[in-house]
Amino acid sequence: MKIVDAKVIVTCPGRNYVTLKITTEDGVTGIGDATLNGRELSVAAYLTEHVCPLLIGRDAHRIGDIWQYLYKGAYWRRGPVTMTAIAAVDVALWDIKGKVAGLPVYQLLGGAARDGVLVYGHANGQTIPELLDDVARFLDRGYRAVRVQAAVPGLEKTYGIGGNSAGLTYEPADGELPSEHVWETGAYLDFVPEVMAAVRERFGFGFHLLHDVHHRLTPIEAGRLGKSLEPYRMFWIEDPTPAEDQAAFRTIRQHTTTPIAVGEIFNSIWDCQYLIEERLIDYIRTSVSHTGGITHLRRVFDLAALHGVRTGSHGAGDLSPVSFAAALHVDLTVPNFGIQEYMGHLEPYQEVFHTNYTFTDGLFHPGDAPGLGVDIDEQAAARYPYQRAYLPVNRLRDGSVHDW
Ligand code: GCO
Ligand code: MG
Repeated sequence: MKIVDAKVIVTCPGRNYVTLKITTEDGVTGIGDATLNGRELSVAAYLTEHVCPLLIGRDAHRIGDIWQYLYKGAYWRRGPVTMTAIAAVDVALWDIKGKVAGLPVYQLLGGAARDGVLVYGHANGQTIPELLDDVARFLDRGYRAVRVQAAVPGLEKTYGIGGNSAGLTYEPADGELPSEHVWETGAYLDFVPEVMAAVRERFGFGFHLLHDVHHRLTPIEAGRLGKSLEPYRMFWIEDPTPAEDQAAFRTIRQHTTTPIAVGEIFNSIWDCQYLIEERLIDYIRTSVSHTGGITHLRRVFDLAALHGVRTGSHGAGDLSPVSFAAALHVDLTVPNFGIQEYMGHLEPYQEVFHTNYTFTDGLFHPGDAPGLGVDIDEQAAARYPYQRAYLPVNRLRDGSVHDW
């Protein structure tokens, strides 16, 4: 089944998304998410200039072979741009295979291993009372797991805080040039236990509580944070330190039983190997769209399963609905599934992406449409042209650039 067309669609319905669309000689189409937040056009160009010409004439059924051809054939391996581009091809080919077979992708991956996919939502607030109201909204909507972030007093801007009461519209990317935030570790470390105490005091322990540190602490500070949060029985703290320094996670482990989740900026199994094999983390958070697609993500998850590490895939709003659907198909099937992030997407995304996934009682299901169950409306996409946007930059009070 020959590939006759491969094209890149860049659109901004609420935020920027890059989508690869592959068409076969029989007219079957498949789509994959190629969005890399703040660096979108690099992946778009990688695909258009270097990958799409290689796809024409290839057999769309040979997913593994095409993966290896793109990975090994480029000579320059790994990296977010390359692995996001390969992921888009891979996911689009799984979509095609599902459509040809008349089966949802999760059936091709072995079928459902659970009834639905546990997700966590994003509650946030400028103040603790505002955060508590947002947590209440998530629990009312049936969420069984909630990530909480509150603005640190004294800091003008804190990661993870949106301007919207629904909690779904937190969007970090800024137009034209990046905004700059100021960060103070001391204020943060003193404040977070107070936040978790307030949440548990008001809502009890009957749901999972998560928090994203977003790479800002040193190992010993992360150990202190984890220890101070132990009474609140966190599901996890995420990205406590910048994960390039992987041996640092040993220090965190020595000081706390709070579970650790890492991986949203990883893009290959090689990035995950040490943390998983040394059992330094509890959840691996790589995403389908930044880690080489369904084919490669399953290898990461199998490696994790061997070492008692569960999955917790990244699912921020800058991963498109195509990516979210692909993640749900994988999540439904893997033995070591842990949880899936669900941040939601900004309107008018539904004009552009038509989805089939459903949410019931805290669990998502990818639906039973053949393939991924997501489609892109190209005419609608064309109404929302790309707008350059950047993630913020963080500085300490003395002006030093810090991890954002
Ligand atoms: C998360 C992430 C995001 C990232 C974003 C960057 O846990 O969802 O940390 O909020 O900041 O995906 O593009
Ligand atoms: Mg995160």
